[in-house]
Amino acid sequence: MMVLFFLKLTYLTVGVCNVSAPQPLFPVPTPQQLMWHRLEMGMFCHFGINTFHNEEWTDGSKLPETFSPTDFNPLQWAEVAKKVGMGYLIFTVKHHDGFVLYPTQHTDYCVRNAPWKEGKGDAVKEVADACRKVGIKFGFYLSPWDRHDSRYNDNKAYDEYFKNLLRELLTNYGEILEVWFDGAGTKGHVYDWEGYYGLIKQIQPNALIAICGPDIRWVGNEDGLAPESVWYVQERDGKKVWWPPECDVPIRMGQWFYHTDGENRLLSLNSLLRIYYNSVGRGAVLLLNVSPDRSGHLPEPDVKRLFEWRSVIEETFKENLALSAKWSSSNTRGDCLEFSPENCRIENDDKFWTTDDGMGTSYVTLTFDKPVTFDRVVIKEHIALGQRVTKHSIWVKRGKNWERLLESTTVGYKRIHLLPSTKSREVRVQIDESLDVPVIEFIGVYLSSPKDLKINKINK
Ligand code: FUL
Repeated sequence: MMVLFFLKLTYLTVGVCNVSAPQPLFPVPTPQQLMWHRLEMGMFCHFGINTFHNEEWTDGSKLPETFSPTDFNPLQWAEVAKKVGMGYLIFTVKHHDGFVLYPTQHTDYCVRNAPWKEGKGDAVKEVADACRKVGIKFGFYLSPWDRHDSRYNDNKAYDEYFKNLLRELLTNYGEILEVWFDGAGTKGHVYDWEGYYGLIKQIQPNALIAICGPDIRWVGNEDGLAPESVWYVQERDGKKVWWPPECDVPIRMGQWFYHTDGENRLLSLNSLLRIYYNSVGRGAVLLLNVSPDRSGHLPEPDVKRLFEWRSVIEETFKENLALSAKWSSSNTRGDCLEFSPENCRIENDDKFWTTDDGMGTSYVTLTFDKPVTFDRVVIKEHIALGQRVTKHSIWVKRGKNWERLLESTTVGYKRIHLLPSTKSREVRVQIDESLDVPVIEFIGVYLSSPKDLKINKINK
């Protein structure tokens, strides 16, 4: 009796599964890249000497005396970032003007010579500490282009200087999520990129190098928009590598730094929602810039807009209708519980639905007791095993027939589809084409907030 009971328990919990999970489809993300994908959004904070001159790019001639925040408060930035769902913050340590925001040993053009905190301030430390305090990751932007430093005309001397800055930044400020190398202004200059990368990987092997770097790529525009199909696998130096895109965009149109007269450029709620759906909703990561003002605070109207935006997103995604559905699939790998479509009910990074090899078109069907009304479908691929889906579609049952609502391409870490408001008892997510067996981690169905974007507005 005991033996029988034990066997039954084993069967139910572990299942009698004699097939293994699909092999990874290489290249796959590194653990750090995977962790970064899961952050989904970060806040960019451009702050520096430009902030005090109403200029985007000062030329390196502004005096350190002009850097004078009256109430530098990065804790406010980090708290806002955390509350609106950002997993990290990137701070501009040195922009193209060359002014350095911590007391470096390697140039006089830095906060040590500013009146701020009588030259004893260290903005980088304050920002890094604030991020740690609220529980978000910290990264820094360091402009290779330098319009102030005379060593810039001597490649070797400048490389040495730049590496010294990197050394200090990677040694004195705790764990660094991301190092952001801007490509602007660098054309024609020869940098020791490999030397920079080597140094970063030596001091902080887990730091991700972005934009001019091997771990994260620039999406290619400053509008916060990813293309319809987002591919993580790219060719870099003749090799296929995992190189996912980050979408950077300022919350005030065209202004990365604070300008005293820039409030009228603040993006509308709809623009921000469009950015969200066209970046995070297409499987990219969003890096939204909010610039602190001359006091050292994020401006109130910007913060208010961010909270409005967040509350709409939260309202849209608060109730996953799929939780009440019955789940079935065209095929489940080895008929194993371990690979069942039910694994996609909740966002769980380790469990997924997958099929036997060579099945071709495959689908998951959600059947509800009563018809449900929805206009959002979220799908997540289990990208730890590689990006696979190239074509997918969403269907609903009308009477006896299945009607296709939408046809699309990549899924990736996360895909959010906006659909016309639709009522049905059966919803199907179909994987039409995939580079190898599909591995799907999550499927969610929602009805959006009345304040959220509707399908006809997404691309306008
Ligand atoms: C650009 C820079 O020139 C802008 O000033 C800003 O820093 C943006 C993020 O990158 O290339």
